[in-house]
Amino acid sequence: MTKTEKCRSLVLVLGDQLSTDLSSLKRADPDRDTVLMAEVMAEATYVRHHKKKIAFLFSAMRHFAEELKEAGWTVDYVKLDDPDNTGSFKGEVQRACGRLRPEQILVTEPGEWRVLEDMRSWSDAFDLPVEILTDTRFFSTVADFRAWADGRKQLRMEYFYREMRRSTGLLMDGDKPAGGKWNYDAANRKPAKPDLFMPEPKRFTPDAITREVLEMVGERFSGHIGDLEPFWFAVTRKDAEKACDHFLTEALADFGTYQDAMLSGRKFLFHSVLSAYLNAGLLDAKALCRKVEEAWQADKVPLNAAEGFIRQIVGWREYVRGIYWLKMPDYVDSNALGADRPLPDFYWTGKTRMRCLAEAIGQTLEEAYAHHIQRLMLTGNFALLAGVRPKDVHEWYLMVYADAYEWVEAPNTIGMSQFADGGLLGSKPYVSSGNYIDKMSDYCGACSYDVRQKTGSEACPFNALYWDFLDRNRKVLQGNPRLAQPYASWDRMKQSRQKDLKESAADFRKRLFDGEEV
Ligand code: FAD
Ligand code: DLZ
Ligand code: SF4
Repeated sequence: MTKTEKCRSLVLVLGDQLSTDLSSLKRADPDRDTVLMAEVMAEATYVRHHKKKIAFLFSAMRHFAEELKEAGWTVDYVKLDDPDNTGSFKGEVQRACGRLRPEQILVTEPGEWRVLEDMRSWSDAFDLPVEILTDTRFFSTVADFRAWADGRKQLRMEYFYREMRRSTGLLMDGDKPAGGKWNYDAANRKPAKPDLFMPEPKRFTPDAITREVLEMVGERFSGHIGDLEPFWFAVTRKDAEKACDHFLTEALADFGTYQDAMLSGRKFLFHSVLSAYLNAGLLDAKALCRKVEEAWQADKVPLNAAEGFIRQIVGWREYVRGIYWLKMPDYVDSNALGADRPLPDFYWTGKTRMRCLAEAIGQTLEEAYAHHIQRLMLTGNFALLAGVRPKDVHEWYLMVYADAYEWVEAPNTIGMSQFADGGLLGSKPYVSSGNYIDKMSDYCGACSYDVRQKTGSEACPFNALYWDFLDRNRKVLQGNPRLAQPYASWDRMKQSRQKDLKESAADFRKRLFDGEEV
């Protein structure tokens, strides 16, 4: 059969499936099958993604299509501005079926529930077999996780992680963890010093393909959040691998030690800034973990760094994906604490007197990136303390980060950050007063609020909000053994002190939700 005849399989490759060893591509035959890739408005707007995220993905998709063509594939690529573009996956698959008359459709399972639901309707709609293949780029499958979760009272990440270490053999010494401990987090909580030499992620100059995409995104998505330029992300596998090697040599050694640190003007610290590449498929998580293990074996990085990093990938990343598929579709509507306030306006502008939030949101708007502790202990912590609707928070995170897809974002936001799943994912809410932020960062020194003051209009808002949150949610949270100490402290406080804290929090929340600049 020649390439000009009717194709046998139509292989749909999605924007976050840019991997040459994708299961659907492995199943297909470049001599007989056609790959379909489509830039569609529905995916760019189901939440109004950050401009930089859209540009990253479209450019990476276009480069991947070129890579496939060079490898001998026939690729049918639909650009966003193609006048016949229907704007949805289903519409584009239907059009491609009309053009190519395939005998079947092949696709690797998508990362979002709503897309899977849609795909399940395609076989009837197009009167063709649709084969949805397992995504083998992960260490574990959705079915593996379900089997692990089955019958367990608690689904704690730490235990899943140990199983994953055993099954992958990563950092194992026979059946024991390397170095004798599963987890070296105790060594990983150091604040960073402002004068410390800090590596920066590797930056890439946009080529002609990226420049064309940037122009189109600038025109078509001008109303979306975020800065389009400067644009320096890698958009090819080759460049993503360069970014990865740069991280391994420049930053990994200190990754663990300063994992929880935050510093003004230092957007990346010792973080890898590889999540967007991993999640889009430009980098392979399995190969990355092996490289990290090899760096430790070669004595280039300490064990706390290698273990800390590998835990994020084979532990957290795999675990949240398992939770997502176990609990969807209801998971994103979880609201265990009944939080009902809207997302404050400054999440869209970064304009707030709170220095820590201004920094985290400011860099999010600029880079479509914030590191984990900023997401968890700044923007997440504040939304939880203030009582914002978890679904609003979820949609914001899904929109603003270049690495955000629902399978990874929703459990992190709904579960880890907002405690909206009632403790399925985390054993306690990640909340803190200003004290923690002051300890782990240098933000407070330059803030117009005073972190040492607990009440009043000049006090750090996190302080009163923290106690008010505990008191407001007492019914749901007081039985939590990990909160016994803070509740005991609250109960020991004089009533007048409690009253001051509650009034301070109420006043702040009123001004916040009345739209005043806080
Ligand atoms: P590093 O700090 O260098 O970590 C290395 C890698 O580990 C990351 O690239 C990532 O692949 C993985 N990783 C680390 N922590 C997690 C985690 N909790 N869950 C899953 N993978 C993890 N991560 C996303 O990839 N997409 C998201 O949409 C996303 N949304 C988040 C929302 C909230 C509220 C929170 C608290 C966390 C979220 N995370 C998300 C997890 C984490 O913050 C990011 O993976 C990390 O900040 C990405 O930056 P990095 O590549 O520099 O990570
Ligand atoms: C995020 C995204 C965007 C903005 N645009 C596209 C697109 O035009 N075409 C495409 O194939 N994928 C896109 N994506 C990624 C998809 O939203 C993602 O594949 C699904 O959400 C499943 O994870
Ligand atoms: Fe943030 Fe409070 Fe510190 Fe200001 S004082 S930076 S609001 S923690």
